[in-house]
Amino acid sequence: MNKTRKLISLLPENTDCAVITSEDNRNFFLSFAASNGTLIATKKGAFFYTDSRYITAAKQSIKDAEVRLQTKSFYDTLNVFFEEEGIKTASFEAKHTTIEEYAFFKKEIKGVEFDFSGDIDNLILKIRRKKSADEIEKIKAAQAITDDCFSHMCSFIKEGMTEKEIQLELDFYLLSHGADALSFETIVVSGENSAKPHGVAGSRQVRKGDFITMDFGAVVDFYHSDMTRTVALGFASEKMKKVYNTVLEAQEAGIEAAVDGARCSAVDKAARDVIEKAGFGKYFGHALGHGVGVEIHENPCFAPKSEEVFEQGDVVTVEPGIYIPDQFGVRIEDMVVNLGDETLNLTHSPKNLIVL
Ligand SMILES: [Mn+2]
Repeated sequence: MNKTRKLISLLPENTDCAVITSEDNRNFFLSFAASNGTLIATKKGAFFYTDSRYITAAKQSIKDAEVRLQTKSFYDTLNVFFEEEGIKTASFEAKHTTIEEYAFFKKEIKGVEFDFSGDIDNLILKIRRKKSADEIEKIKAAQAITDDCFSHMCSFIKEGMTEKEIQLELDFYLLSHGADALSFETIVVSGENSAKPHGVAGSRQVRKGDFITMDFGAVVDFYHSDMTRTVALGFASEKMKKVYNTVLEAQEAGIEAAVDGARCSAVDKAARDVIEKAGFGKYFGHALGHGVGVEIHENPCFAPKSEEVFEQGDVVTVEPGIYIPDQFGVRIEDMVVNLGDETLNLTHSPKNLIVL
């Protein structure tokens, strides 16, 4: 069943349609890149309105919705549609509606009961969470570029380069080897900066005895990859080795615990316990992992307070880290997919400590 059909089949009883305007959800349902467009799913079918800038491309590529040219304002388009289709109640994406837009809806839309409960958002997140074989293939393709990029970077990085230079080469590699976009702003942090989990690449030059952490990913057909590796330049001190091997052991324990039906909090704990036992617990402040799909962060999460269960079709990262302020940090991140009978690691880059 295609994705819009699936949404229609799961539309709650108490609503006549779902109005979808967010880019992430449009990308998910239509695989169509546009800054403008409205997908409306009714019990009769799916309709996509977009303006003259996108109409030709939309008609060529969209198969799962009837494509219509939007000639009036957004609100007038909805008013006409609701009247023609006899829509009495309409559900909107609460998570993607600003208070200003909400006020406009109330003022401009006539004769329809609104649903801004967030139920539609949650339903869509649930549909998005369970990845199909086709979606997993796209994530694999994105990760393959990411893995190739890492091996390229291992031969590219030299003493004296700035974090920014390394970041630019990394981004250029991804974008010139099939990535439609970067998953997020690439993180390259070195030396004492590597103790900042989401530090920003800057003018610091890498030198011998540094850890260099790279966190990056590619987007292919709207699906993201996400990976982190920390490498050493020149040499690694005994303390650096100890921290690195603790993170690696934690990461492997997390992956081993990520079996179908496991509590997501238990997967987090399996990794966190290793770090705590080694005495570095206070240096691991974030969750173990997050879901990945058309958004870089989606459900479920491997986190201490998660109440979710790891289910078939989930694609989640496993990324423990230890960050010692003013000294250095290490993070190792892979993406795994729950296939039911097995959990497959989609990341193929080596994880042993690499000294460049
Ligand atoms: Mn991540």
